[in-house]
Amino acid sequence: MKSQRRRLLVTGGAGFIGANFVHYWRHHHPTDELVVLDALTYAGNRMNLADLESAQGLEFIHGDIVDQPLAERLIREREIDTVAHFAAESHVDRSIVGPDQFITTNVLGTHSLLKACRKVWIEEKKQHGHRFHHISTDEVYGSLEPDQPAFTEDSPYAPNSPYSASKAASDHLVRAYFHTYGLQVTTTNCSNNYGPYHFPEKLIPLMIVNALHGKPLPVYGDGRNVRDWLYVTDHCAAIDLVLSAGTPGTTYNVGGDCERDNLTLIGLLCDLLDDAFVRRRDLCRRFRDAPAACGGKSADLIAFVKDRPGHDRRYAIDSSLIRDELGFVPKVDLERGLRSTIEWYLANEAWWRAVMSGAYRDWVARNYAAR
Ligand code: NAD
Ligand code: TDX
Repeated sequence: MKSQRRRLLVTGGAGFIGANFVHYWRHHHPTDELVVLDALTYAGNRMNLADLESAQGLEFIHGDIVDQPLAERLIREREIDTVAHFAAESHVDRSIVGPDQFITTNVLGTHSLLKACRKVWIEEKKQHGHRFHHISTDEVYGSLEPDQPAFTEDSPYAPNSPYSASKAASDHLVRAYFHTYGLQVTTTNCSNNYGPYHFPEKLIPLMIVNALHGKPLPVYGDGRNVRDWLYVTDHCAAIDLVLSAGTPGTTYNVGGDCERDNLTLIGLLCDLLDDAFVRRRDLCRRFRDAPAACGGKSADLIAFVKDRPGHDRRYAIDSSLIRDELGFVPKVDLERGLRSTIEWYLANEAWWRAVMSGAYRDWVARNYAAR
């Protein structure tokens, strides 16, 4: 299917990675047709696609992946040949407080989509050139000790949070639809992403926004939990490779080869933010409460807080399968990725203020009322 024009259904395309993917895809495959299906939860934001929606070839549908008839109708009527499935509840802390929505969206929602694809592609159209690509996480493999090797595609599943358990369940359903019904599926299990449009409840954007306000930077436990960081466009490029040349029925692990413990990561982020204030004096006027505005250090805001229950100690991904089979190599190193992420948040203050206050809903109502 490599060179033919595709018609993609992108679920969760108004969220962090989904929106980056839609931008990536428009840029790299400008003649493809994209239909974005998104429920616009607190994490989904139509502003993230605003610059693309007036162009040809992108349609936005406000709807829920649990709604199987809606998904069937879209796949049938828009002649979708590829589903890129990002939609999910994605924040571990929220899954601890309220797991139910995670089961509904991540498990039942994924199953509804699988059923819709099977019905239209296999039962009705007997369409061989289809693909269901499932975007999943390294968290399904559980937690590593410091000396254990990185997760491979053969690592046993051992999810520890309601979030990772719900993603694990969805991964198993995707696999089952390949083996049982012949649905042409692929899955990527990716490590921690960062970059533009990241909702400021996740570690990196939260630390940036708090530091700009001079608020404490809450570090869970001893701060020595390790994550493997990947700039979001590298994740999009990995999905592109899998959609173009991946083998149906295969799972690919995707990582940045960039393990850092949280304190080290936050320290680097703080140094880069302070550096931006030294280079750009206008920031001192815009963010008067930031320590860097008065010659202080953002890192002085670090505050150790109670640990997250079931907090996985370490994730690390072995990406050798996708590297050797499809040539995937991350392009953006951590320092460059963090610098450009900081620049994006500094340039998009209106965006993060709006999403954090919920004010973007007013913006959507104003801009899309007539459509
Ligand atoms: P996000 O929370 O930023 O965005 C999720 C999107 O899904 C939002 O636009 C939301 O409105 C939409 N959505 C939620 N429930 C829906 C429903 N029932 N129907 C339709 N749309 C719905 O998430 P993200 O960080 O962009 O993650 C995207 C995917 O990537 C998820 O499947 C997640 O598990 C996976 N993933 C994320 C990371 C990461 O570091 N963020 C790493 C690996 C894998
Ligand atoms: O305030 C915080 N303080 C803190 O110490 C927050 C929000 C997080 N942390 C720690 C917890 C983790 O060790 O930072 C690390 C990263 O936390 P999150 O940003 O919440 O990400 P994580 O729990 O690792 O999960 C992320 O990566 C895998 C995404 O949210 C998932 O959707 C993805 O599957």
